[in-house]
Order: sequence, then structure tokens, then C-alpha cells
Amino acid sequence: MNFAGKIKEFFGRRHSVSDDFFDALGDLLIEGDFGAAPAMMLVENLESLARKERITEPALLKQRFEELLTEGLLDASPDKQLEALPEAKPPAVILLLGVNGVGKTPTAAKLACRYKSRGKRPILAAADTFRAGAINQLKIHGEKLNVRVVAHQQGGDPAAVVYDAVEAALSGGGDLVIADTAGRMHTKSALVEELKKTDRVVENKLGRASLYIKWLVLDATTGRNALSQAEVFHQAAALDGAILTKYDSGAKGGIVFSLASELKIPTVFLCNGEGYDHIMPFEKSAFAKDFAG
Ligand SMILES: Nc1nc2c(ncn2[C@@H]2O[C@H](COP(=O)(O)OP(=O)(O)OP(=O)(O)O)[C@@H](O)[C@H]2O)c(=O)[nH]1
Ligand SMILES: [Mg+2]
Repeated sequence: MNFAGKIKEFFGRRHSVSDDFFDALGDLLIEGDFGAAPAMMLVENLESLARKERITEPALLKQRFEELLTEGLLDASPDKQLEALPEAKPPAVILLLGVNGVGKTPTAAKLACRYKSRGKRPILAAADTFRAGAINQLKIHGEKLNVRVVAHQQGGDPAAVVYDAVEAALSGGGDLVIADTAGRMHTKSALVEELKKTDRVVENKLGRASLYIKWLVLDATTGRNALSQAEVFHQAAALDGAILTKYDSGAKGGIVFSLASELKIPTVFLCNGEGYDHIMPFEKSAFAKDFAG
């Protein structure tokens, strides 16, 4: 049974709302990658709601549970952020960050596809200059999508790649730069230092008038590990949001609640497959409903 199924069964099976009930719910949330502190807080809030409203039927409490889950999430409208900002000076830049294997490169392609079909003129920047094959991987997506890819040689400076992509956009080649970055380098600190540099270069190049977004890509199947990744990247480059990939793999996804409550990072997209259109904007209440079964 998947995780949502377990929660559903939990509320359906339990016959009375007791201390036991709340303890067991807390354990279940922790199993769902929720995090101990947020789980405890949510359970306490639910318990006091139950007391105040004199709810004794678990089935009736489920509605309240879903509402509390939703309230614990942050609003994010990535499309609106990109499209409803006529005053922002083009190009907008999206920098995708994350450790290796989470799906940054396919996500960059999905975003290029999504925004191209919504009238943007994206340029992909191959700023993973570390891993052999990374540049080519992005170029193949660019060809399939008919989207320009700005790339340098392997081993080059990633900040310079993004800089050039912004230049290409400024000289009329596009209005949205989507930059793929490396997920692994010789050491973790080298990776962080390089990201900080790229971040600084983009910031200086764009100035305040343009939209600059940093999204962390996270693999939903890595569970709580995703939170430690988020902490590291958030510290390095003040993230604007997270994209959860591989949500099609039966992952529990509770990490999204920790991202919101512990780091104040909204989830902006869920990816649920390998196709270009397997990306959907994150919807708080739909996600909470899914999570709760
Ligand atoms: N099922 C599924 N697979 C995905 C999804 N997103 C990405 N993948 C797969 O995840 C795998 C990892 O992708 P990579 O391109 O290695 O990820 P990356 O973050 O760019 O990794 P590095 O380039 O090594 O830093 C690929 O096989 C993708 O097809 C998704 O939403 N669902
Ligand atoms: Mg990659």
C-alpha cells in the first residue's frame, strides 16, 4: 500500500479519537518524511481542534487534518511569477540547483518546453561543465525541443556560460534563460563555492530590474535526505523554491511540509515522469489531499 493509502486507512480504521490515536498519527507522519517537529506540531494542532470542536470521529477529523496540512504549505505560482511581471526587464533567469542524479537536466528541458509552449523564448545554459556528457545531454534536449543551448567546453567556468546565455538573450535571442548546473564536483565545498560564484555573476549581470529565480531540484525518493540538501543549497544561494522530481515513483512527498515549515521554501513544481510534459505546478490543497489519501 502506498503512503496515502496508509493515512486513508488510518482514519478509516480507527474507531475513537484518543491519545493513542494522535500518537499513532504522529508516527505515521514521521514515516511519511514529515519530520519529527512538524509532525508533532501538526498533531497538537489537530488535537486541540478536535477538543474545541468536540470531534470524536476520526473520519470527521480527516477534513480538519487536510486543512491543517494545506495551511502548513506555502503558496507558489511559478507561472504567474514569470508571466505576470511585465515590469521585469527580460531576460528572466532560472538557475536550477541540486545534487547529482536528482533530475536537474531533464527538469531544465521540461521547463524549456513548458515556457516555450506558453510563449516564452527560452535559452538553455549548459552550466554543468564538470560532468563528462552533461553538455551533450542538454544539447540533445535543445535539438528535440528546438531551443537554443549556450555551452562552453567541458571544464570551463559555469558562471561564464550563464553570463553568455544572458548576453545571448539580451541581444535578442530570447527572454528566459534556464541554467542547468553541476550536481557533483571534486568536493562538496568546491560545488558550493562555484554555485556562489555563478549566483554572484548572474546577480551582477542582471541587476535588480530583472527576475532571477533559484530553484532547487529534489528527488522525492530520497526522503529526509532532501532536507539536508536543501539546507546546504539554501545557505549557499538563497533558494526561491523547490521542484520535486520522481513523484511518480510512489514517493511519500512529506518532505514538502518540512521545506515549508523548517526552511520557508515553497515547492513550485512536481515532476511525475520522464516526458517533457511530466511537470505540473504545485497546488497546496491538491497535494495535501493526495498526501492524506
Ligand atoms: N520517473 C521519473 N524519472 C525522472 C523524473 N525526473 C528525472 N528523472 C530521471 O532521473 C534520472 C536522473 O537524471 P539526471 O539527468 O542524471 O539528473 P541531474 O540532476 O541532471 O544529474 P547530474 O547531471 O549528474 O548532476 C534520469 O534518468 C531522469 O530521466 C521524474 O519526474 N520521474
Ligand atoms: Mg545533469
